[in-house]
Amino acid sequence: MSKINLHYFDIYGDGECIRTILTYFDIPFNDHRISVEEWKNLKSQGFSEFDLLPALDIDGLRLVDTESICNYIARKYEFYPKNFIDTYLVDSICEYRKFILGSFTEILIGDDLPGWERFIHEKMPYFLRKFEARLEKNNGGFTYFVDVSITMADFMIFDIIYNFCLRPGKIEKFGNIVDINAPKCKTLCERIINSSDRFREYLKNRPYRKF
Ligand SMILES: N[C@@H](CCC(=O)N[C@@H](CS)C(=O)NCC(=O)O)C(=O)O
Repeated sequence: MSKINLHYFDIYGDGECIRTILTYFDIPFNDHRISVEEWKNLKSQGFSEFDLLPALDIDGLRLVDTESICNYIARKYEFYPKNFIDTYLVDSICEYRKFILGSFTEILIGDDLPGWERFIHEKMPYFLRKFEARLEKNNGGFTYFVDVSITMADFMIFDIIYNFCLRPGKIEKFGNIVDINAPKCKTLCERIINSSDRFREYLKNRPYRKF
């Protein structure tokens, strides 16, 4: 098996859902964290096809674009749905998450922590209620987003809810927003953490980052 190498900045950001999926499934990878200085140099050398990170080296390829990378991993390791209705259910959740992150990019670029907090207080309740409603449509919200096993949709929602609102350092301020608007999504996040020892340990030990 070729060595898997994830190239991303030393933040959670777009790279963290890739780290999550690889860690959850115990797929060994090298977590190459790139400084802004190093990136300038790599970018000028055409390191990544679209001059953006994350990039993932796998199967002799260098993949780009977060969601396409996650989809590649999902298909390769067989947690991508097999029928087109379930595929739609996964894809629509992933697209919606991307839309939400898009409204957030300026905050990240500006390293704007107060802006982040305003976003969570003012905008997240609405988005959380949408996630909750979709989750409840499948088995009453007591399993996963699609059918009865974990898919990309669960990882993407985990990424946005846990990393934005529920991880240590965020839960103290934003936990109640999730409790009020998306209690079943919160339970889903706990289910995901508790279903992989390796992932649970990873979350305990990973370095704290603002974003
Ligand atoms: N659609 C791309 C967007 C990636 C993106 O915006 N990457 C940012 C960091 S999160 C980046 O590489 N910025 C560095 C630059 O523009 O030079 C993806 O999902 O991978």
